[in-house]
Amino acid sequence: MKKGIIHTYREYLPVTDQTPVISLQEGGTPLIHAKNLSAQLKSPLSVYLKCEGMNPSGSFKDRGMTLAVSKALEKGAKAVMCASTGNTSASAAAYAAKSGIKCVVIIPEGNIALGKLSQALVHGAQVISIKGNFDDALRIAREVTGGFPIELVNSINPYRIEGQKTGAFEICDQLGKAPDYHVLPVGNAGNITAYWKGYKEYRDKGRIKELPVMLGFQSAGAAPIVLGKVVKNPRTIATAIRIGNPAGWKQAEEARDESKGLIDSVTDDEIIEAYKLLAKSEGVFCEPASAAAVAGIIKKDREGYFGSERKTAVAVLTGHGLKDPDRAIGVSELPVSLAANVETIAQAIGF
Ligand code: AN7
Repeated sequence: MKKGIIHTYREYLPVTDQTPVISLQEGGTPLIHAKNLSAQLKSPLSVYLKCEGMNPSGSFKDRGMTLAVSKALEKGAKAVMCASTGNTSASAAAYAAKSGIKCVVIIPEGNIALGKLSQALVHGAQVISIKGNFDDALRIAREVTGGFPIELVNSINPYRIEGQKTGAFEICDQLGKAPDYHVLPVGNAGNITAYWKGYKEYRDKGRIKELPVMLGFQSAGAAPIVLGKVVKNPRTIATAIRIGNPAGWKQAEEARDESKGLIDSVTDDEIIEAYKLLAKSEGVFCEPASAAAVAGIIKKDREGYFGSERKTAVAVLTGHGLKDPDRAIGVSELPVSLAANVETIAQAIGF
């Protein structure tokens, strides 16, 4: 039974009997073997999909938000605030609603997916759209929360990282070991930081023997870590990771270097190719940013990176496809409109 990450992994988390636990039963997400995708690769790589879109608000952010909001409440905060490309705001709004505190979200105007905006609104958050990008929004959120008793719940809040590291624990519990490769999209670089911390803690506690190699992927138009410099005007169809100056930059580089991994980029076309492949041949509908992880696996496989030994890779599908219905429709063939009679329909379906 799903009980929420604070309950399940309590001994690994900074909570006490005094912490009011605000949970929507996040975590416990499926780890699905991607048989058809794996069969298409040159290397004998077995790919698993960690379906984080199955969390209560439809993304991995819930793992960190349950802890960040619980700790904010314990501290007596009256409000939480975040800057967001969408998913953090959806998650913060849901957990704030459950806990009864105010939630303010700052989003980049015109660049957040419809599903995510609808979530923040329906949960009753105060949504402020700014004329600027995510990096501008985060700068403002940091400044405002610095001056008032409002808790910042972006991933620079250490409790977000603590909660999100449970994703690594779960993968190890599900596989019985760490995967050889851990693959994920990188935006503000909180999640790669969290996963690496989680794997190291599980190793230190003797729960796993080996650590994975961390492979992070940014969008080519928003790839500051790959380029080694801030991207002033990040551009990508994967709006979740449209970030030009990640707050977790240094920690992401540490995860990459300590694990002997890499952070590379994938183009929007490669992202859409992976997005459609997951939907059409695995039955898994994720959002475009999540597909960047799988696009990265396909790219590295074509380059021969994975070699000829049997290995396992886990790709974190960070958000649900329904978050961004416009993109799904945009890349698909639209329904045909026909007369309501049996012959016409039979003819259309080829009988
Ligand atoms: C689906 O919601 O930054 O590297 O403000 O929504 O930890 O930032 C979202 C990021 C990957 C990147 N996949 O994770 C936000 C936000 C999805 C995301 C990322 C995000 P980080």
